[in-house]
Amino acid sequence: MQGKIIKQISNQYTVLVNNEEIVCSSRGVFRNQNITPLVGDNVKVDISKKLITDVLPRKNELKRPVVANVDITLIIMSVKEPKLSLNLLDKLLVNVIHNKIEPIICFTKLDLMKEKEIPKFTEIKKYYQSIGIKVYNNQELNKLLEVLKEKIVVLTGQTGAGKTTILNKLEPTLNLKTAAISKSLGRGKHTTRHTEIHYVKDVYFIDTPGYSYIDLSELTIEDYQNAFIEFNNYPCPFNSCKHFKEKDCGVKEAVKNEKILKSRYENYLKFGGLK
Ligand SMILES: Nc1nc2c(ncn2[C@@H]2O[C@H](COP(=O)(O)OP(=O)(O)O)[C@@H](O)[C@H]2O)c(=O)[nH]1
Ligand SMILES: [Mg+2]
Ligand SMILES: [Zn+2]
Repeated sequence: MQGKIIKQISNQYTVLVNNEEIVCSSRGVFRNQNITPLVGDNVKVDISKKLITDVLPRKNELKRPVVANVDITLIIMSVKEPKLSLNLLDKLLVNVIHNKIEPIICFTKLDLMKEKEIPKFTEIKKYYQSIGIKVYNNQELNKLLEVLKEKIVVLTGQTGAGKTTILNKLEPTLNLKTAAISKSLGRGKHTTRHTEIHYVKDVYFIDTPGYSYIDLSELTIEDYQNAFIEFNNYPCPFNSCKHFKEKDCGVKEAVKNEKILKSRYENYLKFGGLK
């Protein structure tokens, strides 16, 4: 029988097989072969022995959180409380794109926006869509669910952005703790250390306590250029153009003509250590 590991506590793996949760241990031989089954792994199980007998090939392996076969990182971004940070959004996008995982953005707390703030937000939302990223908000979860169907989806974004609230809304019986409650209990007290998949509405969701620490220190300037995906649409005369002080730079021209969002360009310079 084949299934997917949705939870691990030391050597106890919860495997979802035909919609049924079976707690299994892993075969001792794995340790010798240096294979550690991970949450997200597709595995073969011996049901009668409650044993994982095989780990199927992985398409990827995320370090934070530790999970295999991630399809999508859902970036949850509040427009208020905490206020929208395009710096953080671009940083998360770079991180996800660099890891070759598809990013999808979901904005939250649109209800807290003042009327006069809406046009600016709409412009930003449209820009990210225009460069090929799927963008939703948490009032259109049904549309979002359609694109997430049967995928392993990691939720990321600032603490308090509304990640856990989305899961609770999709499946109220989960009854997961939200930020408002954790604040009163003191920070970090019940931050879950183990990774767990919530299979909700045909989606394998992984909640995370926050965006934690994003390490971009290994990225080269070329990595940034590739991660700012829209820059490739604006050729420069020099192949090695850093889009900084060079003349006739297509990217700088596009920024000037408002084809590239100014904040995107500024963030590129900042992340790349050029400015
Ligand atoms: N006004 C408003 N509040 C929200 C929305 N989404 C979440 N919240 C609130 O924001 C707080 C933090 O939510 P939570 O899901 O714990 O954020 P997380 O840290 O990203 O998991 C909670 O008090 C939620 O009730 C929203 O769309 N609008
Ligand atoms: Mg949360
Ligand atoms: Zn250039």
